[in-house]
Amino acid sequence: MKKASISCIYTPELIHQAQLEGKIAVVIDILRATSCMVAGLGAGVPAIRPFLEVATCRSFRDQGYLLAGERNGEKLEGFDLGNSPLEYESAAASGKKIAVTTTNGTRSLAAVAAADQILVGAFLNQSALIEYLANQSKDIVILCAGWKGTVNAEDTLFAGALVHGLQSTHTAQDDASLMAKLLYQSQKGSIAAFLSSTSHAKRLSGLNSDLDIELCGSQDKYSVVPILIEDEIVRKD
Ligand code: 3SL
Repeated sequence: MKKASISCIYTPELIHQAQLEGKIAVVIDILRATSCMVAGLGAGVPAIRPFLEVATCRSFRDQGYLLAGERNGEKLEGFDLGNSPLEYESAAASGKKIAVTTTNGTRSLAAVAAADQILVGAFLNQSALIEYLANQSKDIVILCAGWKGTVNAEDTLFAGALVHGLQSTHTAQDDASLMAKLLYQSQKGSIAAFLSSTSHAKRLSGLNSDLDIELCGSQDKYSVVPILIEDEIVRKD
């Protein structure tokens, strides 16, 4: 049987190069947006609603949502949560849905709107995501959130984890996937150290983010597969 394909786009600015119709899109923002979403849903948050604009996100407080988000890594004024996966885990106890806006992660979710299915990935749900994707026999486009249009290493690393984990069911379609796989294969024994060495980890260093970065590098803490359905990210059954 012919294998399905997997391809990788390194920033949302390059998404026009991908054909998304009929495919599964996997959005990755390891530091920290998609790690937050996986941690929140894994800990029991019922749903997460992503927004591009701060004002629209803020307006969802009236509908009972907790507000989460950042710009340039810093918590938004008046919001309940910043962009820390630890905060998302704690927020699960409230039983409330979360409305979120972030610099790159929520933009990336919007950029793949034309895909058949939109999934959220992080090291925190690596094996569950790979198992789900391996069973779908559908072409996959991975979108890395990057940082303001530039490539970043931690998203590329996790893209490589997916390409590596799916090599028996999916053929790497482009050099971006191939390079990501090689990066993962060379660094898979030292993910935490690799994340700490990235430019975004340095950017976050004034924001007490060491524990966040440690959690974002933990593999398989959760077995959830987050999927975007009717404007909300929920756990796939
Ligand atoms: O850009 C984003 O979506 C965020 O994940 C960035 S930060 O880690 O909160 O700075």
